Amino acid sequence: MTKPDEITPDELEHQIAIESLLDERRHFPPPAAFAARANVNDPAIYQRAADDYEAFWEDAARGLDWYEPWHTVLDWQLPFAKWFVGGKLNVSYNCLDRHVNAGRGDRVAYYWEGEPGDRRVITYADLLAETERTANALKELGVGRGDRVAIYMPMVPELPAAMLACTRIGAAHTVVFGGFSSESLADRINDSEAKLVITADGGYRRGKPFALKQNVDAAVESTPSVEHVLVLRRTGQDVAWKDGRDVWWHDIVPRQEANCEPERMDSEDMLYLLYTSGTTAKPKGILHTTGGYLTGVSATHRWVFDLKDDDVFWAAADIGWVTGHSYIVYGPLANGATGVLYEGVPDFPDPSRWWEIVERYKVSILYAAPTAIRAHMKWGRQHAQTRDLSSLRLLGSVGEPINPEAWMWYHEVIGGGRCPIVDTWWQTETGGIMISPLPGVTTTKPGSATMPIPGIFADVVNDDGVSTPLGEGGYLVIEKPWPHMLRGIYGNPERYKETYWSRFEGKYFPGDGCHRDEEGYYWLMGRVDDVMNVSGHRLSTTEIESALVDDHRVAEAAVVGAPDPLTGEAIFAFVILKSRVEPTPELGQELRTHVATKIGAIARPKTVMFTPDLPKTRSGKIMRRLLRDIAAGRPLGDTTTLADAGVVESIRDATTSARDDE
Ligand code: 7RM
Repeated sequence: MTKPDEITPDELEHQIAIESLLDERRHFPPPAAFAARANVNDPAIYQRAADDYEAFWEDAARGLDWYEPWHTVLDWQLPFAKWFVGGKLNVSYNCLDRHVNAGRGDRVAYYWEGEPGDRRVITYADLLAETERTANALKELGVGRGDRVAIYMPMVPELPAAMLACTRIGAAHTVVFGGFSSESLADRINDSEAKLVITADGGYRRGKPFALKQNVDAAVESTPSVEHVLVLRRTGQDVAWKDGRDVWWHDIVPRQEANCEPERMDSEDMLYLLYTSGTTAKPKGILHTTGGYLTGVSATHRWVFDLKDDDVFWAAADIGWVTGHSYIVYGPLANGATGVLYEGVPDFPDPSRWWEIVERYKVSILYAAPTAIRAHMKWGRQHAQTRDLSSLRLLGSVGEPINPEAWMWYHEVIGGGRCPIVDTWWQTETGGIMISPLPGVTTTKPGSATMPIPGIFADVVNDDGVSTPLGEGGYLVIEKPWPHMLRGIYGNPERYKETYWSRFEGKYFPGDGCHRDEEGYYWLMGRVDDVMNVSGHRLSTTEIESALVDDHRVAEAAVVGAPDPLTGEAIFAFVILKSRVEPTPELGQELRTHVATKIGAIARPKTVMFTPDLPKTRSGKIMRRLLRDIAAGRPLGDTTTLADAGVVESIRDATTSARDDE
């Protein structure tokens, strides 16, 4: 099954100089005072979960309000899971009504801050009313139970309200990150057959308005399923308008009644689709359902982030990614938490913006990506040190491996040396946190996500699926189903089986390499497949290659991730031009822009290198391993299977390239 150009765990260990990580001998036990009042401080929880994991998760599910109880905890027909079978519940009810009904309607759900500096405080009562009005507006637009709604919005409070409105009426949402192009949006709308698109005129980024409606207009040219476009006014920029199809949010939502009976959904009804990059050119619609997902994200949010009543929780992510779904919207709201929602970039108008937000709202738990932490390191500690960060008591990391240097900076400069750090490994597919410290129990080591949380059972295996001894590397696998796991790839059960369940029999294969040290700590080492991780965002090499060959001057393209000190990986594209096309730096820039236009700015290659040829095996497979060496400027590994040994030299001699010199 191993693809010839797949990264082996061995190669990975070298690539990211894991030796230095594993020399990491610093240990950080939970501070005694923190442990004393932590939600979880008894390590016996691991054994209790292992003794009967169904009973363990069943206990967690009891933390939600159900209209009807389940009759079966788990129905496991490998690889298809159903959790809390027969149970009926509504997600928006659990996230809103039950808190308001308990007299907590005045509690703040979100402190919202727009990038230009506008601010709103949204209570649970406010969010419930907005959700109910929006839900009624969706019904008026013909959306009902079982339909799909695409959401393409900036980070404004109406975004969670729109998601919750979908859940209220039993429609599934698919949120598309605002940085994706109209073509990417159209693909997602078509795959999900969404009836409605909810968008805004635009949003703000780096002090300037950007357009969203314009991209929707282009997308819906080729999406026959779309009946209406619901448009929130955010920036006030001019928009084109199609009468009958387009509807202003302010014309339809405010006039609705703030009263909409929640649909009683089945535990296994679809909650949402979220598209993510895999190893092919076509993103996969990851399917999450209702009862298990909400159980998993709310429980992990309480255990891993040690959520208390007086906490202010800030996941500094975009709702367009799974981190935002699970830990800005569903987990925190199900727990009645107070959160922060920030629209813009971390360095607008200057790099102290985040720390100003922490100070203003007295943020006590901050959850961020290593790439952001490294950017702050680069901008300098003075921006944080001039702010009062004493409200912080716990820090989190997500999206990519965190290097020990960034971990230590986060710990000392941001956490003042007193805050535990939870490095949380998980994926769009896993729905919620899987491998992470419990901050009141686990001794942490900088750079390690430590251990699977209670109720999650993982292993590290070799090529034959055999568990590797401690002190060795291999492939991460998950051994048992869990409530917040994906239920499939939308419309493609075969691809679901093939991608996640065929590599190692009976086990879930996430696509990550992992080293387990002598103490059993997990050190996640990056993807072993054709997926790159750029600034914590997942991108498919194949998807970018197909965007490149879409240009009529390109004959062939191969894309690899090159190590990058800031973004983790950077996109490096090798391009073979058609004969008689001149390789010029200008063409390189055009191709970089072409990819950004086709997929989205996050997919813009950092480097385009023109080459006369690509290294291939005798069977014609591109040897990405060698390309990765070239991109990283490393000495070449084994070249014995190369069909033409001269190729590599000719690539190295190719000097024409275009790069981003920011
Ligand atoms: C939450 C999210 C998933 C991929 C995953 C890993 C990498 C995420 C960590 C990590 C090392 C971590 N979802 N990854 N968290 N690697 N340590 N704490 O990021 O679907 O967008 O990406 O991200 O490779 O497979 S995702």
